[in-house]
Amino acid sequence: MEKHHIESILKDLDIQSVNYGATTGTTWGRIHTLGKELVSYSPVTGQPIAGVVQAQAHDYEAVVSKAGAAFEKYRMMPAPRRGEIVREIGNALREKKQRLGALISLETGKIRAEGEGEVQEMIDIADFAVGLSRQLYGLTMHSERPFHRMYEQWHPLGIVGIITAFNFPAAVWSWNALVAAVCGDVVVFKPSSKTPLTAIAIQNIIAPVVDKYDIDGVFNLVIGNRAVVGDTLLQDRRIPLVSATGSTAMGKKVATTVAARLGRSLLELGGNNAIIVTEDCDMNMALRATLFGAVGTAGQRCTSTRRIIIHNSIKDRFVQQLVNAYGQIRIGDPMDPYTLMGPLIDDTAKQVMMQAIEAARDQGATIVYGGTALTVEGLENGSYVTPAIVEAENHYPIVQEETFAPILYIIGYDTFDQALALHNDVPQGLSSAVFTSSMKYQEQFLSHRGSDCGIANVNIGTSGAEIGGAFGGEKETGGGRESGSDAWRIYMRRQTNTINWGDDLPLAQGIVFDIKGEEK
Ligand code: UN1
Repeated sequence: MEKHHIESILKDLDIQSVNYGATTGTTWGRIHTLGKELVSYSPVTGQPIAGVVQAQAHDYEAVVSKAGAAFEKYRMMPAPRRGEIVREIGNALREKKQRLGALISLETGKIRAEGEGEVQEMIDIADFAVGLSRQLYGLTMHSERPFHRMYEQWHPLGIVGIITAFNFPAAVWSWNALVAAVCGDVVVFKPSSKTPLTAIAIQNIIAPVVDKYDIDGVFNLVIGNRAVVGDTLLQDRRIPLVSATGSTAMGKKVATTVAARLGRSLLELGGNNAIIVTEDCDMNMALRATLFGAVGTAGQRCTSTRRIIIHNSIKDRFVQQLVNAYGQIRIGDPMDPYTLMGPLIDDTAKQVMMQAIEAARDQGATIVYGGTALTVEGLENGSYVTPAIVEAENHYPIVQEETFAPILYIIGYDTFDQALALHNDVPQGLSSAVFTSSMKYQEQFLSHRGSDCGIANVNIGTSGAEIGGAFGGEKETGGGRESGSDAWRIYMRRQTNTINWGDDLPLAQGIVFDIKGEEK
């Protein structure tokens, strides 16, 4: 990749060679600090892109107190007006779609189409949130008492902590921040230390909107290490909700720490997503969905397809065609429009993948294709691999785990009941799919004794969900729901109001509690 090309991306997004890791959202509001520098390396080249001065305890403190003060003011702004702000943020993102998409590619290694797709996801949720700003509905209910009215309303919650993973460094911020913003909350964003520049670019893109509406302190960013920023945020009683995306191990820590202070957490953790491929399906469609699900984003989506549960009568044919398709995938520079698979995020991820392949082999699996390190000419320091197809059994310990890499396990079945049992027999429960032409299989898959995941698709792969639905999963995926539908409710507090407009004071449940002898 050309050096000047990288420089122009950075310049356009106002990324310096050293950036400040704590900001309250405006260009003038940055807090200058003397923390330790964090260098962001591109997995594409293995070279440093730029550095960030990490926030120290006093920066964190300054940002959170500013956020708290901003909340006092911001919550009084009518929700539709907050929607206007989010609309302008969406427009600012539209203008920078290519640039931000390119930076995401550079920093995460995902291909350009997916980098831009991620920004499109931000724009889509912005549009969704604008509409939502006029639809934060509560219910009214009929009181059991005469001359009484009951209803509920939704109030802003306060400061929302957003902890995100490297693989969707921008979209996951927007699911949380833009919905929280129309709800009247303010946010403190702690991005993955692997993708700090994308987070800074987002702050820079929205800064003019923050300035225009004088809402400094509503969108905050704190880049720092786990001990100084992450753990402090989890324990911080000023932060009523922590939304966290990442591994199940990390999620357990978030859940227990936040629960210990009776805070709320919204968790979107690991997946172990499968596609059931039935004997009567459109095989070509199933193949294409598998390819995008397993190889797209180099298998580093929480929705990536990790298991194919396929009818034994078509298994060999499917595997053969899949091997053929895998052989045609262009792996390399994600900025090249012909590339379909870029690198893994770093060398550690590469090692984890190689260890998983080893473990699979030890546990009895057959490596049918790939699973090796790859040297790409001109990008010798990038973390490239070949995607793997592995014939395995569902109960192997390695198959039960989420490995954040392009490893696809192929598991055969004979009856659909067996397929469903295998499907659900993993600790995670995020996304799932069936490819079938049978209405019976389809309905069985979607029924309450079908897929146990938060997302269940028919003739669509496991990844690439639209923002309009609630996103998240069950079991070790953590139970949270973000993005569309009514996921906004977790960012607000519900208040039930009962109003007596009569002259008497009747009690609920017909209880009489009068002072003896008092005349009625
Ligand atoms: C993630 O990997 O954390 O459904 C999110 C998808 C994307 C989001 C993935 N819309 O694959």
